[in-house]
Amino acid sequence: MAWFKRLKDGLQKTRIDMVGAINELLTKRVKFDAETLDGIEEILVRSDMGIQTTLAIIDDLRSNINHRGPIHPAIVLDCLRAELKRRLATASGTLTLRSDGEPTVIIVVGVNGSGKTTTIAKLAGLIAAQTGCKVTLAAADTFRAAAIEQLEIWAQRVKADVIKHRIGADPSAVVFDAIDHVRSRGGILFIDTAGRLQTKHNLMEELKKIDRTVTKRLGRPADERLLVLDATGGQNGISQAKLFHAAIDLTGIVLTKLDGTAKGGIIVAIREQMDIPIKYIGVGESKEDLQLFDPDQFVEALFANA
Ligand SMILES: Nc1nc2c(ncn2[C@@H]2O[C@H](COP(=O)(O)OP(=O)(O)OP(=O)(O)O)[C@@H](O)[C@H]2O)c(=O)[nH]1
Ligand SMILES: [Mg+2]
Repeated sequence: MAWFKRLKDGLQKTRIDMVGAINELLTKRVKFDAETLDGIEEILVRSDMGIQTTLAIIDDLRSNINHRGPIHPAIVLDCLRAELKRRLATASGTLTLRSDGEPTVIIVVGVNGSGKTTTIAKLAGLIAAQTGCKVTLAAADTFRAAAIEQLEIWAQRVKADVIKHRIGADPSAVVFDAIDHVRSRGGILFIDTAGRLQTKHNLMEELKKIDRTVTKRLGRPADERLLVLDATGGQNGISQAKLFHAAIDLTGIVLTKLDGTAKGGIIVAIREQMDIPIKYIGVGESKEDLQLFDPDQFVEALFANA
């Protein structure tokens, strides 16, 4: 299935609850008055777009839509579509992949179950296919035996090397070995880390240590420090992003599980509240369900057949 169709299907819940609901509201109302705007505001807030962004969008609709004549839902939706595109235009970014012969090192972090390990697998497959680069995966989630096994299974599928230690080992020791491995082998290293709550001080300290180990052993910082955010967590994602960013200076966000939520508006809130590019988005569990985030395409998929 082509990506746009996957994206469209994946965004179905948000499309129905946001664009669909606004369309329905506009069809029912006679005038584009304060009550209509209140209705739109409520729907946007419900989509987790955040109150600040919602109010700015409402202001925009208020000044751009003619209040006197009858409502034309298509015109209002076009205005909203343009506004979302404008707000998301600078929200995306691509992965930094080195071309100077040095290995590319990517640390992947996030809370429990956000999709870190499967995102690594999907990205590894995607990038290996696009660039032909060799891929190594570092099992720096040493908390659970199952985590190491899961990474090994994925590594086999995407034909990557795995660097692992036993369960309970110091994650930084795994990273140390993995950096040595890619310094001689070249290619791309993905470091899989254990899920951790952004509020747990000792776990965040461990993450900083992993980051420092990369910098020390590599002689420069990691090329990417990616936060994998589960879109179904809604506004909580913002506080996750802030605390992970404070710990290791994130270079990008991967927003997963957009298919599992009607609150896809969170992507706009992330853009407005964090100065971190959203690099990839996930709309399902299969390997084709993760792709580069393209703001225009995202908005088009959200408004498709509305
Ligand atoms: N529906 C849906 N499921 C996803 C998506 N991305 C990941 N998942 C699923 O989320 C579950 C957890 O994914 P993992 O990659 O194991 O998450 P993790 O962050 O490594 O988890 P921990 O290591 O336990 O912290 C798996 O069942 C994935 O298939 C997505 O975009 N959509
Ligand atoms: Mg994992």
